[in-house]
Amino acid sequence: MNSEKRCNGCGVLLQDENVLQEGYTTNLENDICQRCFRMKNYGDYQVITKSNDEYIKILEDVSKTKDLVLYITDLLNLEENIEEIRNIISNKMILVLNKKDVLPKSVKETKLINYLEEKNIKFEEVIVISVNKNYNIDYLLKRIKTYQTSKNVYVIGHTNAGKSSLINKLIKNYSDNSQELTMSPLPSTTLNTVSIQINDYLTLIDTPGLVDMGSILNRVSPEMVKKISPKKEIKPRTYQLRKNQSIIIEDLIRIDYVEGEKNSFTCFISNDLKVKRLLNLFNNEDLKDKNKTTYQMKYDEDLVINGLGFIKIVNKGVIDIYMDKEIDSFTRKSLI
Ligand SMILES: Nc1nc2c(ncn2[C@@H]2O[C@H](COP(=O)(O)OP(=O)(O)OP(=O)(O)O)[C@@H](O)[C@H]2O)c(=O)[nH]1
Ligand SMILES: [Mg+2]
Repeated sequence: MNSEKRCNGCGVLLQDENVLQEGYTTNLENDICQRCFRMKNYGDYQVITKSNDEYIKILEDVSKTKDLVLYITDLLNLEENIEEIRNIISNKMILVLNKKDVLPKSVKETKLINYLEEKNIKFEEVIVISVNKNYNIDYLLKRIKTYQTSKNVYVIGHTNAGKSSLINKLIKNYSDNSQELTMSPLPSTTLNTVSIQINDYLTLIDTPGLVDMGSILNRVSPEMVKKISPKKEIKPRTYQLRKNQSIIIEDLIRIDYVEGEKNSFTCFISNDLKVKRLLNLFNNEDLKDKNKTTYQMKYDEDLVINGLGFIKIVNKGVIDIYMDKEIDSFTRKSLI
């Protein structure tokens, strides 16, 4: 039977008929679906791939309201085109940069904020937080109160940015509500909008994330997703490379340094990922069957691999990178 009842964890409509379909539960009296139950209790993840059409529809609905929007993004995976979402909705918006805890402490917050302000995208404010470390959450709540236009505040952004985690933190810190949204290291955990009342003046609305098909997280096994997602502060790893030397990250990415002076490559990626350096790239063919992209790096730029992190390269030079063709990469002025 299909019910009108939605799962408290991910927003899907509950049903007790088809175990293979979204929203299945053995008993419609339950508050959450079986998938959420298994994620919460056993860390047993079941990946669902969402289409972005549904998501765009949700954003369009949000844009019909005049409500405040929190746009959550993962600091390690800042989108190349952060203005894309801004272009769909014109609501008042706070840009929230989450997961500050994974960046090395040496990274200055002002530098991150300046980097985004230079892009000249209209946000009421850019705020750096860490849900895991409970950092700046009080300040964020204050600013929500300043900018909110009604009780309702929407929480949007790409999958895995930490939207549901942030709402859970706000519930825990500031309300008696015992509802808990489902969170997981895999993309597309939240399946539909979920409203959570924090108090008489504030209701937060969680949304499914925008799926980034170019993210490495959509191209590797769940075990590798866990390895790629940093849990602790990243220890930057620096490699001094000369022309014709390489670095290889797990069996995922190969970066050949093919032209330029002696150079420094610093990896800002999860500490759990193995990095190997090749002293002579001609002696090793690993990953060379993958798709090749060539970049002319300018002075002090980052090579960003979507979903993985970035590599700061100090001097100008030419690099060839090899990885699955679906994974996006781009270069930017160094963030650090
Ligand atoms: N290191 C770190 N990890 C975080 C932080 N906030 C959330 N995460 C992790 O990020 C992953 C994704 O969190 P979710 O809250 O499920 O993200 P979401 O944006 O709701 O994702 P979807 O529902 O798939 O759109 C989980 O593994 C969280 O534990 C943070 O401040 N620091
Ligand atoms: Mg979520």
